[in-house]
Formats: sequence, structure tokens, C-alpha cells
Amino acid sequence: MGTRRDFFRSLCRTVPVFAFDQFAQALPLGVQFVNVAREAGLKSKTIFGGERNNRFLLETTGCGAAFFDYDNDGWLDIFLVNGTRFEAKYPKGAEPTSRLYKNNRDGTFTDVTAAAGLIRTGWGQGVCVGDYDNDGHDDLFVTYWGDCALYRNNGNGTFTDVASKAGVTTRTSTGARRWNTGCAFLDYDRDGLLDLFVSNYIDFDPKTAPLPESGPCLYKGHMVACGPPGLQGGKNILFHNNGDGTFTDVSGKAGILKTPGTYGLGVLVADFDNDGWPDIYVANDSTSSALYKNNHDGTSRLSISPSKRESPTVRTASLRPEWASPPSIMIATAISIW
Ligand SMILES: [Ca+2]
Ligand SMILES: [Ca+2]
Ligand SMILES: [Ca+2]
Ligand SMILES: [Ca+2]
Repeated sequence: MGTRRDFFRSLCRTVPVFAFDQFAQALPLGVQFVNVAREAGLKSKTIFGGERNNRFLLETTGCGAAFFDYDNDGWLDIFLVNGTRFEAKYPKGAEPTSRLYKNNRDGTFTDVTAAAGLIRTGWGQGVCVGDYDNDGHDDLFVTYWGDCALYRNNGNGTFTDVASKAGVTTRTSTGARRWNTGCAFLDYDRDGLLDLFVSNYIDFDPKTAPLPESGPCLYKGHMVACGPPGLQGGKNILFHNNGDGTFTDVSGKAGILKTPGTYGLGVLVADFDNDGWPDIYVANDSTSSALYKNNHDGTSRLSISPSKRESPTVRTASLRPEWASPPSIMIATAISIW
């Protein structure tokens, strides 16, 4: 940590959650931001749900972004996740897609999405960056409602989605469609290979999801779809990197599933207790957040304990009092409701 690149990477991993000490170091008081997106060429429209009305909870979260140097030229490029709309019919070739912008080194960017092989339309959510195969080229994991994408960086300006082959689509055996949200690459067992954590909001099915007219939920006088309280919370996943291009779901033996179902959103990885092993923080909607302490115990080194849950409305880390000087956490939830 400490470099500008690390700082931006922390943003990419955890769209709604930032490590406050990183944030404070990088942005001194008095800094002023000017929106230069249009002048810089970042003109693609972010699409996520209905333009005038949102019927489903799924339409309310929006998308993440990543700053990373995909072509190793020393200049940060930008990947913007995009969503779609239930009701819209797009002409072929005009469907919304996530975007990769190459840094032109003059304050502007060029859209290289198609050339990079990153065209895909779906309900994209979050993105995290990591070189999971240690070839020197940063790869992308993009979460979706439905199958996630693991874009292997081919090192020549193109990417290939290898999620299926790698075993990280998060597709369920029951057919339930996970609403994957935040994600993070981390080497939880310190074997030199980046593992992958994916948070889940709920398993969402529009056929059974509450609608605004089904009541009785109101927001500022308007009928809105009820949730997430009352809905079955999702289960987070920890994937172990096998070192051969595949991953294994170790959520059960790692203790990840011991956490009651929650409405997981952003994910932050940091060594909260300064023991040299990365821990995992998940910002949950409407319930207390979860802090998974890495136990690095014994031969398996897989045991990670969920933090003790606190009162239902508290959105803070359940930091253990004996932990010395843990990094502070600032939470900015990405949820927007009408
Ligand atoms: Ca670059
Ligand atoms: Ca790589
Ligand atoms: Ca590992
Ligand atoms: Ca630790």
C-alpha cells in the first residue's frame, strides 16, 4: 500500500468501501475536483435499470469502475462496468456494454472495448483487478447478476473470458441466479497465487421478486419494491486459486458460509490486525457488516472466522477490541433509491 497505483486498486476492488487511511493520505484537505469526463473522452452512457421507473430492487445499485494499467505502459487506464434495462430493446450492436478506455497520456482516453474483446451486455455490478496467473498482466473479474466474467489479460491488448474454465462463474446448482456485487483478489493463504472473494446481495428472480404495487413499502410517499429486509440474504464465496488456471470454491471449509445470509455489497481486503495475513471486510446493506479474520491456523490455513454480528442496523466493522491500530474504514454505500 502507499503508491498511487495501490490506492486506485483499492478503489477498484471495493467500489463502495475505501480504506480511510489510504483515502486521507492520497487526498489532502483543500483538494478540489473538476469533472473532466466528457473532455477526456469518457462519453459512454451508464445504463442501469429503467430511466423513469424502477420496478425491481436489481435496478437500484449501479456499477463499479477500475483504474488499472492493462497494457503496462505505465499509465492508468479505466474500465467502467455497465448494466442494462429490463424493458429496453436495443438494435444489434447498440446494446450497452462495459467499457475499457486506454489512457492516451495527454488527458484523454480512447474507447478500446471492442478491440480488447470486452463487449458483453448484462447486469454488471462490480470489478476487481489482479494478476491471478502471475504473467505480469493484470486481469479483471467482473461481477454480474448471473454469471460473472474472469477476463484474462492476453498481454496483447485483448482479453478472454475464462470464468467457465476457471470455475468462477458462480453459477448455482439449483438454478438460482446470484446477484453478485463486490469482489476482491487476495492471497488469503499466502501461497503466491491470488484467490478471489465474491460477495452476494441476494439470489434474485424477477418472477418472484417483490414489485412496488405488491406493497406495503413506501419511500418518500412512493410505493417501492420491498427489500432487502424480508428477503433471503445471499451467500458470499471464497475461491482458492489452484495455480493451474482453475479455482475451487472453499467457502464452506473457510468458514465463509457460517455467516448468516446477508446483503453483501462492497468488499475490502486489508490486514486489520497487523498479523501479516489479509482479512476481508464486507459492507452489507441493512444489516451489520461482516469482518472475516484470517486465522491462518494449522495445515489447512483455510479457516476464516466471521465476525460477531452486531445490532441489525449498524453498518460498522465488528473490530475486536484487542486488535491493535486496525486500519480505519470509511463506508460510502453505492445504493441509490429513486
Ligand atoms: Ca495503460
Ligand atoms: Ca494475468
Ligand atoms: Ca492463494
Ligand atoms: Ca490479518
